[in-house]
Amino acid sequence: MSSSQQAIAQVLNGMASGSIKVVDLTKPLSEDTPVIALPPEFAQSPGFSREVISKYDERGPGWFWHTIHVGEHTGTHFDAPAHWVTGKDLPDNTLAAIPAAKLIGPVCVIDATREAAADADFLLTPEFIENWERTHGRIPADSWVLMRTDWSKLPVDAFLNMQADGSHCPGPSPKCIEFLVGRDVLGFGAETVGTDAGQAHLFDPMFPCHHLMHQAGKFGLASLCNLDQLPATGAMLIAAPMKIVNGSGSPVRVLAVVPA
Ligand code: 23J
Ligand code: MN
Repeated sequence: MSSSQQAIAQVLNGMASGSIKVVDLTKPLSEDTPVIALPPEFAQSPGFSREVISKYDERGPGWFWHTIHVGEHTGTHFDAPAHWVTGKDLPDNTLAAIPAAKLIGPVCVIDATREAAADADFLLTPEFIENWERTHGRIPADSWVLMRTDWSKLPVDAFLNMQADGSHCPGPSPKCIEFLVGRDVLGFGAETVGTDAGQAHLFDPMFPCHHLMHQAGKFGLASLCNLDQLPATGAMLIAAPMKIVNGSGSPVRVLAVVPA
């Protein structure tokens, strides 16, 4: 065997023996999946719905299938650079054009659980990440950076945390995203309904994670879960959205390959 064959065999043997685990970072997708509510002057995304085509009945005696309807940005989902006006003219900026090698990469998990529990509007900063790097090393280029908040464990009302002045959820500050673009990451992922903080419509620029990440050709992952099962470094993330031609995003199955 070549050494690269051995490398893959080692991963597969590790999975078979249990020394390497696969952690599912995906929330179930259903009619109950919450969608982001934008300020009322903007168009809103529908959630998930479906109808039966046939169910072992006269419409199809031996088979069961649905037609599904879903906003591209529903539930655990992938944001492509073309989702934002700042990324609209970049090459390979839509789902079907993204090179497959960019859908697999190392993952860094920044734990802000304590801070988010104390302050629903907590913002991740460059200083917070530099502090993380002092313990875990420099964030490598082409890696996913995930913000752990345990927000995925909240019931839906607290998860969206909608108040009179809009949603209050943690997220990255504009400077934090500038910093991560400087690290040349693959993208930024969050446990919240979108990658930006709940009050990010008030930031400069508006929705900085979308504005600055997508401007730099980088991706987003929203509504992730099970980040508490990931090490800070050393895992591999697989996030392969649907191959929709001209797609701005899609629901996605996100898997982490984790040394036990
Ligand atoms: C459109 C406008 C603002 C935001 C979003 C979409 C998302 O969060 C999304 O799912 O991409 S903040
Ligand atoms: Mn999105």
